Amino acid sequence: MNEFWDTAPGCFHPASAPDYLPLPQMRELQLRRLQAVVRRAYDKVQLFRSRLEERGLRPECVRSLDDIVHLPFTVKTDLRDTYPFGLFASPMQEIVRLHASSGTTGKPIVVAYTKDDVEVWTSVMGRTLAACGLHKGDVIQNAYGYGLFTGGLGAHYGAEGLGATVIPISGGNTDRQIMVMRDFKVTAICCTPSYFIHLLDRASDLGVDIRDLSLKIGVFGAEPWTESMRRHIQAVSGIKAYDIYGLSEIIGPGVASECCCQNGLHVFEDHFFPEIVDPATGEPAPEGAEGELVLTALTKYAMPMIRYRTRDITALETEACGCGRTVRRIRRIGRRSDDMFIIRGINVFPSQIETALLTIEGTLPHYQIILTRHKGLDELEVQVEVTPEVFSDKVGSLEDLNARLMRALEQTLGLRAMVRLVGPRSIPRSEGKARRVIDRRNMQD
Ligand code: DLL
Repeated sequence: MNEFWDTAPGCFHPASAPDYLPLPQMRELQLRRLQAVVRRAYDKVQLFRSRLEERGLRPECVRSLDDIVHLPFTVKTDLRDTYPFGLFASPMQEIVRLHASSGTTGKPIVVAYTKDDVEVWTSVMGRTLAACGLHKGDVIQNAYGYGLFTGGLGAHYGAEGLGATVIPISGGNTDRQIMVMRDFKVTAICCTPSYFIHLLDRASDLGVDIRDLSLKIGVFGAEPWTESMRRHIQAVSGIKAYDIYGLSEIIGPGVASECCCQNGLHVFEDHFFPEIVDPATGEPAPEGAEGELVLTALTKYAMPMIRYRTRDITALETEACGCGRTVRRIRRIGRRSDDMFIIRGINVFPSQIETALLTIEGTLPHYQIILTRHKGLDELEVQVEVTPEVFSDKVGSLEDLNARLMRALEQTLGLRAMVRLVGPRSIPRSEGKARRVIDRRNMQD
């Protein structure tokens, strides 16, 4: 077995053993944990208790995993309405950490951890990094933001738990990131995919070819990204780019991760129970169908989270994975049910635009979507950076590219969009999650 760990990085690591539990054992463990967390939430969280009572339910009603569908959902506004501490199930003396996520509007949401919760988080983040092929001996540059955002500390504890060397550099100061990456012989980086693309651009400005460094693996998440973006990253940097998923309400990063097969994200099911529901009705979706991911944190103590509506759209894959893990996978998350916008009666998701843009040669993976309203009519403009070669071309290839992009967008979206081609480095970069959509419709008539 030892030999196998050494020769198949990313396939098996002792820290990831629970990912290989035989299914009957896993389901039994999940049921026990579900019963315990429902009991705890009922006893300690007023909102959950009254919702169960309204339905005439008691914790004893959960007799099988299928009974989960009778339990009430928890939604983001529940966290806002009970701000800051209304959903906590532990007294403050037992809470060792608070994080908060600002979201896009209004009050932040606050999440809490006991010492045990931090241990679980460390373990699932260790399993995440192991699934991405990292081990003791790796030097991990952690460029997720440290602070109230869960990315920085989540990855940090996971990396230390695994016994790897962690560099807590946080996001930003890109020139220093590149220096550290080279001088400290970094083997893996954790950050948002959009920030890594920015880092690659900057490295190229500085004359540094990432392929000449020791960097082998990227652990990317916290925002949607597409296969074309992965192809771009892997081609330019020569690393393997993995997708990891999580959200503050459930624990932070560490809910699900890709493995060496890069074909869907394994959910750490002994701690997080996934369901897919129809986003419009909340009814369970048919097996394998796409819908909204609903998660139950089976072991979260400070802040139990039962049937949380993530608004992330995906599907559950049940067929076996080449890595041998038994835990189920979710398909890569391309969109959220709430990031859709409507233009002249047509539903548009930013991911559709990204896919249409990046398949066309000459574009760079930096774009912004600008929504405006003119004389009562909504307009969609897509600004996209093009390569220096295309941008400096004086022989009309810009016009040609513009026309091709407009056609591609029209075919994908079913509506005419304006395309504005801009030079490299024109679109603002972010150190964390990229801001793709700028909606100016309510600022104008
Ligand atoms: O973004 C936690 C995280 C940190 C995940 C670092 C991965 C890496 P929040 O700020 O609460 O937490 O945002 C959670 O981000 O509901 C998704 O909409 C989105 N998201 C996170 N990971 C992915 C991903 C962190 N891999 C929200 N693909 C989630 C697509 C993602 N969307």
